[in-house]
Amino acid sequence: MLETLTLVVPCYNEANRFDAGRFGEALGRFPGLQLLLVNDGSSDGTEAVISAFAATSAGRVRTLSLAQNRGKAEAVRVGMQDALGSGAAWVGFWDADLATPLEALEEFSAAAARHGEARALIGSRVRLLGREIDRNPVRHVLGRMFATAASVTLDLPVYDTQCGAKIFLADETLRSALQEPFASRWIFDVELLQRLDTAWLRTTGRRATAYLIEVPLLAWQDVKGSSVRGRDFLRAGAELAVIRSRRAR
Ligand SMILES: Nc1nc2c(ncn2[C@@H]2O[C@H](COP(=O)(O)OP(=O)(O)O)[C@@H](O)[C@H]2O)c(=O)[nH]1
Ligand SMILES: [Mg+2]
Repeated sequence: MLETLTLVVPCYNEANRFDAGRFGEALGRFPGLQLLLVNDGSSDGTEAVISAFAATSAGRVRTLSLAQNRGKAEAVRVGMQDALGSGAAWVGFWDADLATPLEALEEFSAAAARHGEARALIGSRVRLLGREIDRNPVRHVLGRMFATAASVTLDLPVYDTQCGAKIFLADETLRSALQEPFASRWIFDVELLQRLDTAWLRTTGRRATAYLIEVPLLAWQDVKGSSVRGRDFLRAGAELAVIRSRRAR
């Protein structure tokens, strides 16, 4: 169960997309939830928007401001390090556009309760009938290709490494996995999972298959205004190769 959880929300030029109403609703629904909104050197009105929201939250929403744009990976890493000091039992990150609705925390919580040994819970966009996984078809196909390559790279039967909703047990292993900056800008998720896999194997003798739980989402939506472009897909492939070569060493 996720009794206490601090979610890091990386925000880069999110003034138009940030929906304070939906975040506020989640705070009402999940009493143990806190938010850390990281403004990643935005050049729009993000700072004002998130500060105004934090001011209404009775201390449950904090903001962190990076002077310059450092990229999602670094904004999440710095935010998660900060969140580890919040005292919450779990810390995670969640995309600001709420492509994964925060209602999914119910599923995350149920998964944690079902798997007593879970140390990481990651959202998984499995397109099944009866669920609302609303993904642009091109991105779906490219995403499935990438996910397969990522699974091979990690040597882990993971279905979806790239969903922007992930939650981790706030422990020393996570702290150490966040120590070094990530080499990749967009696929730091893969790097983080690899670091955790290696650390779990070293400290417990068991791999991520024992601790990592994928949570199939009931709903997920491609939200307009994404800053990911076609060339990022190519770059992600190159970054996978780097991660792969590191594993071989
Ligand atoms: N920190 C940071 N976050 C970013 C950057 N670009 C996007 N994000 C954040 O990363 C999350 C996902 O971004 P989005 O553009 O929706 O990407 P997509 O959903 O993967 O297409 C959002 O919370 C963004 O605010 C960036 O350069 N820096
Ligand atoms: Mg998005």
